[in-house]
Amino acid sequence: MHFLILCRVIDNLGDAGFCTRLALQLHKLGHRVEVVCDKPSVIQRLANIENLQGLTLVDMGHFERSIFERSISDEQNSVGGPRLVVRPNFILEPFGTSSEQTSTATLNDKIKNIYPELPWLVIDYLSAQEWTKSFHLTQSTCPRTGHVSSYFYPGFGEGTGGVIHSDLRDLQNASKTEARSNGEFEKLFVFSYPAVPLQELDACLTEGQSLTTAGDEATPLSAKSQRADFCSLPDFDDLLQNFDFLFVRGEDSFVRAQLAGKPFVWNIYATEDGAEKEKLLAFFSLYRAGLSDEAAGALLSLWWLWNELGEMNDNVMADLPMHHNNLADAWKAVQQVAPELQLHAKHWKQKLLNGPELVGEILTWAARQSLTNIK
Ligand code: TRH
Repeated sequence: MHFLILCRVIDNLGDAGFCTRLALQLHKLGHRVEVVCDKPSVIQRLANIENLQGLTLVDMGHFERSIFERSISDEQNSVGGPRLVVRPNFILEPFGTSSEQTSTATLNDKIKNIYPELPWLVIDYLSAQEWTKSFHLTQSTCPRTGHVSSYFYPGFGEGTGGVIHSDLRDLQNASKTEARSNGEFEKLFVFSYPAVPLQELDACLTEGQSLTTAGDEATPLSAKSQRADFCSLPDFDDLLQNFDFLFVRGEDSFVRAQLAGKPFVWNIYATEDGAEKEKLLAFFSLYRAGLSDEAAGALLSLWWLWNELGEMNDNVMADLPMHHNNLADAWKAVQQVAPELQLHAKHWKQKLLNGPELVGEILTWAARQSLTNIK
């Protein structure tokens, strides 16, 4: 099959990270993939040249111009209509929306007008919110073009599009830290947004504990932390394996921390509509299943404080003891339940591996489109 991925970089690395991961895996499974990106340099940074092999990375501006130029010359020659330089079987649009407010709306509409029948999949952000299940794989007609798109909701468990996990390498030295993980968190890894209370975490470090921050300029540094080198996307899992406890962020590193099978804190991406609290709690209520109240309360307190979500009132998760209202206490409480959290992280990883796999789900969708078109 031949896919064209429309990759719009909203900010940071995650949009490009997801698109690159998806593209690499589709390519590995034998499909042809073009990635059209508005900031190709972000993808080039994430995937080194060797790993880009086989993928065609196209600058979105250039791509848009080439359609337009074609359209003019076609008019002049009055032969046929405008057409795409490449003719994929499917368009995948991660983090897209049908809104005309987005920077890619003109390009989207142009393609939809030229190819009204081209199967198009809008892939939404990852969410554990229950409502996403009722929208997964539904269709909607674009009011401007009449083109019908399908909507895909990544998520956790049945009824969702799942997460990408088929690309998880069978790490030879799986969990380098496992052998000595005697229920202690010695090596901490931080890949977070600038606002997190990193200095407070720094102050909690005891002798024998180390803190490494990710090799991304936006991740803050602290007095005691050291900086990791920026690694390519396919090596990111290996990097995570070097640590006992992971502070991750956004979407892709959040998922890879779960697939690393390690205890973690999620620094959620704050959105303008302030939906992050609800999204964080929706995920946590799934993740906590099987944890003791003590462990769940300690972990959620730490997540809450790391994200600076404000007052923890009794309504946050009414049944949990969340009495740790400063980072030092929450971190101490988390360390006290370290063995439980470590075991739980392994079980959760297995749960994800047993659940829907995003690339496979997309291929199933694509195969269904082909069948429908043949009929
Ligand atoms: O970078 P992020 O914050 O990304 C996103 C975007 O901001 C996006 O707009 C928003 O919608 C989303 O978060 C929720 O965090 P994320 O998703 O974890 O992406 C980081 C990517 O960078 C991930 O694919 C892993 C990769 N990476 C490496 O490949 N090597 C590295 O050394 C590091 C530090 C990261």
